Amino acid sequence: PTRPRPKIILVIGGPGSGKGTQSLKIAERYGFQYISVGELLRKKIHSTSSNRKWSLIAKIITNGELAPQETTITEIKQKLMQIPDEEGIVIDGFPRDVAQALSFEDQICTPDLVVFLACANQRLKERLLKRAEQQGRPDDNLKATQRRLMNFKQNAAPLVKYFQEKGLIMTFDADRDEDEVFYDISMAVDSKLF
Ligand code: UP5
Ligand code: MG
Repeated sequence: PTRPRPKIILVIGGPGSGKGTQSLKIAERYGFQYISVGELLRKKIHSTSSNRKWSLIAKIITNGELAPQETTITEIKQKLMQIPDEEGIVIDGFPRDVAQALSFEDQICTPDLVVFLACANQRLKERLLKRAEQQGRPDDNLKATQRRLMNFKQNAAPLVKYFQEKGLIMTFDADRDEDEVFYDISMAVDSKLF
């Protein structure tokens, strides 16, 4: 591990489960730094024009597939290097599968807590559709949304099991009002991290 940290929370869940929403609340309440891995990749794509590697990644993400693991981890590492050692961190949307979890542990550190936002498939679809009407990300089209949901379905169970066996994960019913969800998360963070 390059740099052990006092407090690091990973927030995982399906597309539209509220990872961004809840991660920002955690960051605000505990004064943690917030890293959205999806946002990190999207920003990189915008700032790197006409680069073969990143135009390929842009295509991958627009199709709702996962960016290459090593590229993603490199971006996370670079971001982490800009954050002072003593600050807590909440990472939104990573890891996506067991292989990514393993290499995060290998190359960065073991997280203190993994927050899993469990939400019914139908609800995820509804939320993404609604957001697509309001702002719309390149990957909020119907086909990509289906791919995102399918990838999540495929990878979630083994990933959750992996963190369960390590005693690191807590599951929250994300199919509720966002403040209710956050209330439970904050109780868990209070007792597990402080
Ligand atoms: N909303 C939120 N909570 C609600 C609640 N409790 N009740 C009612 N509405 C609620 O929320 C989604 C929408 O629902 C919002 O409109 C919100 O107001 C509402 P949000 O908080 O945005 O959910 P989130 O889980 O963050 O949804 P998001 O669409 O961002 O999830 P994705 O996992 O699809 O997106 P992400 O940015 O993490 O990744 C995008 C892509 O990047 C991936 O598909 C992949 O291609 C790539 N990627 C990688 O390859 N590797 C990575 O490690 C990470 C990303
Ligand atoms: Mg998000």
